[in-house]
Amino acid sequence: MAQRTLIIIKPDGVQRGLVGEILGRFEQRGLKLVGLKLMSVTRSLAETHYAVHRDKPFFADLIEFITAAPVVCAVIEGPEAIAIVRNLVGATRFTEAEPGSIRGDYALDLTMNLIHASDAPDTAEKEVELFFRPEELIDYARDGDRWVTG
Ligand code: 3AN
Repeated sequence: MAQRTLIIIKPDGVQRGLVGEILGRFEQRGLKLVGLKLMSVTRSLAETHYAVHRDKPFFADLIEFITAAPVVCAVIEGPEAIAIVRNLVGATRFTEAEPGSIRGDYALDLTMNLIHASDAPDTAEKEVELFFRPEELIDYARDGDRWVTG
């Protein structure tokens, strides 16, 4: 089933010049970009996005980090996109992220782990709405998709 999911290339990914590399991995897999922007995350947006972690000891560091420099946000669409994107991203802990995943290839830190990706259908829906206005998401067809998804 086609799903949409949110990814955020975090400040470390933008600062390290890895935006093209990271977006390319989703494109190569056959997934489709339906929303894309460079933006600064405000403190209030960061606190809403990471609300589930409000009581965790690392919350302040997380907010500090995600608001420190611009991020690139994208909405990615495709069959089972939420799980596929999480697999491409790799495990939260860099010691457990498989080589070949984005974190497994580029991350050596728990906070600076390059990318956020929604983890379930309900969070994906909420996060897409939090970061994109409806008119910023574009429905379009790609001719080559019949050779990828049928
Ligand atoms: P993921 O980003 O893999 O979905 P979450 O949602 O559990 O992971 O955590 C959100 C972010 O919070 C992580 N990407 C990481 O930057 C940070 N984080 C998670 N757990 C810890 C921890 N124990 N110590 C420091 N930072 C953490």
